[in-house]
Amino acid sequence: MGELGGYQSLLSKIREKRAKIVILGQGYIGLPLALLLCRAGYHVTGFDIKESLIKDLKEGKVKFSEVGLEELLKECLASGRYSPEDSVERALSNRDIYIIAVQTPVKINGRPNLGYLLSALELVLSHVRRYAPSLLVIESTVPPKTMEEVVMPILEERGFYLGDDIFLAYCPERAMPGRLLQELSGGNRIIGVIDELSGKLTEALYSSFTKGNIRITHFRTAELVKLVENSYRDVNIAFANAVALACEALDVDVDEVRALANLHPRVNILKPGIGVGGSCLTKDPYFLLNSVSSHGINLDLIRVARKLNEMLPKHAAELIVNALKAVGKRPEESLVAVLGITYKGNVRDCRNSPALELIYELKERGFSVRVYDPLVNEAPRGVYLCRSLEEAVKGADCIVIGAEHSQLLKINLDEIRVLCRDSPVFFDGKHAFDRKVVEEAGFEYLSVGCPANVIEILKEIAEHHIHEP
Ligand code: SAJ
Repeated sequence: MGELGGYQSLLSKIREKRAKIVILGQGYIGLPLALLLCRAGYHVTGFDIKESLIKDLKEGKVKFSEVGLEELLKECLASGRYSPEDSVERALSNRDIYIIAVQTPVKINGRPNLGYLLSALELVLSHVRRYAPSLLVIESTVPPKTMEEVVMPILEERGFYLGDDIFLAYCPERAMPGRLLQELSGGNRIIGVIDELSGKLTEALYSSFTKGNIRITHFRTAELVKLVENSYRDVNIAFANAVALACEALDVDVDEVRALANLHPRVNILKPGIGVGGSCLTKDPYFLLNSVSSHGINLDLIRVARKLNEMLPKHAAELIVNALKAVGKRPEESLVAVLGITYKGNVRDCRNSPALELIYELKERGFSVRVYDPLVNEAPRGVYLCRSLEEAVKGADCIVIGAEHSQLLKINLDEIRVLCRDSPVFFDGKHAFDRKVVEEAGFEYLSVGCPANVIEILKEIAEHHIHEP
């Protein structure tokens, strides 16, 4: 196939919405992407190896909560242009565009696990048509040089000619869970390629559903950009957590420090809390660290930030132990009610949730723990999930806010206080509540960066200075 002939025919198919697309992986990114492409007018097959997930999708059900996603799924199924599929043959045969959106987790040693990506790639390559050009896009987050040193050699070994019978792009997802449809359809995209034509084809495809800007760059730059974005956020949250620890040591209220420092036009301190969860921020800094380690470069700033964020659940557990000790309660005799266990507010995703880590830490110290989360139906390992808020808080010595779901922010603190035991502690793991309101309801307020006795200490200091000659 002549280079430009293949390119032109594929470009026309993309522009005229005749290109047949398969997306491998129908999870957090693959599903919304498939639905947006379907809404843009394409025929899209959503392939996943999980039979139960495909069965649910065929019935119009989505396992995770995302604004508008289930409605869009139903709309796309009704259009007849979106087909969820678990049969490899039916999904991958006769496609023009293959998009891989499978997970790339981190191994225990911090190295990337590219196993899912490589299996998906293998499936694609054993189905790509030799007589017609195809476009292969990788959305899964990968470490720098993966496209050049892993994906391209595999393609070449199998006899494919890049930019001729196959076009290749890396287009990392950058959408935030909880705002997936909004960010995928409106956010800016970075496309990594090594040839111009692959870039143009991918741009034509993505501009069909995103209103954001599309910037084309080299593979390695795109790979690095994705990791840098999430490392930047992780380091910034770690900074907020470091400030909180300093506030604890100095008996100063971190919320006030944040609010006042953020009045400065060039300062924007994020929220401290019980740690950083989710599938992205907990792994991407490791991908970045790992990718430069053989170059003798030690990015300590990023490593220490990650470690600091990882130790926060343990620190939070210690704060709770000490606060209860102060009112004469030992862990073995105390009940903690954790409200919200997902990795952040308003999502159903519990992956790497710091709230779960905190629960495990509390149990290790001997506490009884009850859990309530209005967004979670299946109890994660080692967790007893209560059916109601009342069941969780009845007889509790400590209430922990583990995720700032809008539903939880509306809870009636007076009603909860009545159900708790005497001298209850309210640990706001997400700095989501107003300290005064919590205290007025009769709780001892506690959070990372807010020593329980800060107000008394400040009063004492003030009195001391006033009485000094
Ligand atoms: N968090 C804090 N304090 C804050 C903000 C967040 O402790 O001030 C915590 C959250 O509670 C959560 C964790 O950080 O546990 C991560 O939450 P997040 O909302 O910062 O980010 P994610 O993981 O949901 O999504 C990120 C996004 N990346 C950036 O904002 C740079 C998203 O755009 C990426 O697409 C996503 O990672 C990904 O898939 O890589």
